[in-house]
Amino acid sequence: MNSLPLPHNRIEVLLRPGALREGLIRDVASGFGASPKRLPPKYFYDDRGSGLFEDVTRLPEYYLTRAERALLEAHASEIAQAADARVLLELGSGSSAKTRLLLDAMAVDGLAAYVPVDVSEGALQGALADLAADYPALPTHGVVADFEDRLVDLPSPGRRLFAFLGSTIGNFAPPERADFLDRLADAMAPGETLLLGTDLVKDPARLVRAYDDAAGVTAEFNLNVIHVLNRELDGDLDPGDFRHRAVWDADREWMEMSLRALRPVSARLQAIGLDVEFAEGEEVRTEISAKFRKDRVTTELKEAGLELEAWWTDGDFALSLARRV
Ligand code: AVJ
Repeated sequence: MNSLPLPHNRIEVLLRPGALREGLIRDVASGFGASPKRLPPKYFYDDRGSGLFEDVTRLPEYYLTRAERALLEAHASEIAQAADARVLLELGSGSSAKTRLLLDAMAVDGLAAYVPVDVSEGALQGALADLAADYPALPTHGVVADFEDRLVDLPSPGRRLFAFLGSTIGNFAPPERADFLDRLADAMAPGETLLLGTDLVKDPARLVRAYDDAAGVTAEFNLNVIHVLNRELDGDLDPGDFRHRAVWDADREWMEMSLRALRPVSARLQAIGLDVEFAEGEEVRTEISAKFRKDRVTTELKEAGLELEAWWTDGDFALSLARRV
């Protein structure tokens, strides 16, 4: 493997200045122009939204994070052994909360680097500072990037285990998911592996509770996108005009979150000169969260050139390990 001399710890920015804002403007203009209205889920995650998501992961109804953590705890050494990698590259690393389980299991064979990739430089800095305290000898190479578009440019200081956890892949609709997996597989060298976390199809009542919790934290998280739009685009939307909705789509096997207008809404996003109108009862879809079955995961990975080698599940959530062929 061709490895460049890396400074021990660094953060590299692969994000063009202004790219995030341009993307937001494009997504808002096209999403509010569409019928039905829609917004991509990535705009939930400003500092407040990231905090609310952390709160979601601790809710009694939101089993996903605990289930994935338990699977990682139970199987980290098998994963590390099968992956046989010298680099852990984590897509959408956020707070790197589950990373230590994998690092500890991999460290036995000597790790070349931890490469977290996240769109938030603040999150990367925080996560890497925390990690440095516990793993002073571990080289880290943080990458600030939108992993939706810069996969081939990711560093490769040794054979990599790619981790894409949390069922984040569920936010893609099937065509985007296929495109993402194709580009991810293209960025991987033969023999490199992907550890993928996917939430599974289950009793719809449990799914709805997980996305519409009794304490209303998910509702706040969903409504946070209104605050983000107001701040980023100088808007005057009133979060009090909207209600959180979470619905199971049985045909497409995904949870759908939306905001429903409680009354007619007439607002303006001043920064882009966009008038936004909602009829009473009209919704904007803010997220899909696809739920999987083993067959579908196997097939979709295979279509991208990734061979499923292992599947660990508790019945609710699954981790799969697939190798680039
Ligand atoms: C972070 C995308 C995996 O879909 O379950 C949590 C986000 N949305 N509650 C998910 C989320 C509502 C979460 N992901």
